[in-house]
Amino acid sequence: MKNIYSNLLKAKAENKKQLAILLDPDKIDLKNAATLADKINQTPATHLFVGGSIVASDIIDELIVLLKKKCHLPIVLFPGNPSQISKEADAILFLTLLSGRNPDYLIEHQVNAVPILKKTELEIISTGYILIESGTKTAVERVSQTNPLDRNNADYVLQTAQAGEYLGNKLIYLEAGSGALQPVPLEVIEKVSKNTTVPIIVGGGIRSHEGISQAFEAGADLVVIGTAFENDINFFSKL
Ligand code: 1GP
Repeated sequence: MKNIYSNLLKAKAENKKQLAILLDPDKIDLKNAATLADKINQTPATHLFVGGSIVASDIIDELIVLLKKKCHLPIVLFPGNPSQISKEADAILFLTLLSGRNPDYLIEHQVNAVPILKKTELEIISTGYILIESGTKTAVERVSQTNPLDRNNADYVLQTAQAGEYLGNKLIYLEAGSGALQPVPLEVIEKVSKNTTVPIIVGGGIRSHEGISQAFEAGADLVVIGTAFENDINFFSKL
């Protein structure tokens, strides 16, 4: 399966909104993977993202294999570092932390990832990752040791996103950070989506149906839900 990006482009062109569930392998017991896959099949999710800022456990391969037995959604790695690469997934968001100025997250991890990626068939999707202030210090901020962008300065977020697009990023990911107190402001989503051409992913701190719809209406092409589903496996059925 190497059509994940082209399908995202197609969905954007047809204004079909996409929804990803983010699974943090550290928070999953492999014994429950089959039940989890069944639950995921009952949600409106179109993609599964797997990863996190830090993942201590080494169950990623096994988890993906188990999920794939029951769930046929595309599995996309969302890695905090190269140790989270799994050949069992379908694609990887090859992230550059455009909001930060830490060379490790701008190029070092990416260079180190190459020999690992060469041994896989993963579809590699270059993604400009932009962390935006969210009312709390999130794991991305702590782990990357970078500052998020000012949530009230939509112009600068846009400038950053446009730089990412000029650099060839195929996706822009507007991130408030997992467990964010405030999601990415709607004005920011709107400004970026109106003034860029690539699909826009939005995640962090979205915990309600309304929050999902608002992000879509503002221009998000794909919304990511992590904590809300992690805390309540029936989150989507209650929508
Ligand atoms: C993905 O980090 C987000 O971008 C997920 O955030 O855990 O707050 O949903 P939540």
